[in-house]
Amino acid sequence: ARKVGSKKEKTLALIKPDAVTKMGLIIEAILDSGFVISKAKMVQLSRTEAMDFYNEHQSRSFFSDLVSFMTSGPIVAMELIGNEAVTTWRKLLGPTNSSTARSELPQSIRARFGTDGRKNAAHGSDSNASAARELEFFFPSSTGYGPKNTAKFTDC
Ligand code: RTP
Ligand code: MG
Repeated sequence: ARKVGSKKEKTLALIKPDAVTKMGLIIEAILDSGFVISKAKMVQLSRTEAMDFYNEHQSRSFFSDLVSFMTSGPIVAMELIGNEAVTTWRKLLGPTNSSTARSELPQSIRARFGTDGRKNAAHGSDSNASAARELEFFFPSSTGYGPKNTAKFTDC
């Protein structure tokens, strides 16, 4: 049942390479916060794909380190549905730097499972526009050969 005044949204969550071994606990935290995980897959990004995904950061000093990190192993991509999903998921993530997160929000995902300013366990889209772009990046509308995404989440 839908709470009056709530606003259901979608967002993209990524479990980054440093935290894939802890995916069980991260998924537990996501579900405990009331999200529905409506799509999920594990993928290995190529350098080209990682550069495309993070293209807004291409002029930043940390860009090449970020691309190397994000391609260092498999990641888990998930579509989350929930109340104000973009901001709710980013709150659950905590500050970008995991060391900061440990002092400011010790219950957060990045405090619990991340290491530092780059290896920070997980990603969340920063706006509804970013969520739409990033969800299409990982879960394109037409998926070609193989099973299609036909799961329906009607009461969430
Ligand atoms: P994300 O996009 O991964 O959810 O993280 P965010 O919005 O909190 O942070 P953003 O500024 O978008 O940075 C993207 C990712 O780049 C890495 N990073 N490294 N100074 C550094 O070495 C540095 N700064 C950022 C982090 O992995 C960050 O999440
Ligand atoms: Mg970001």
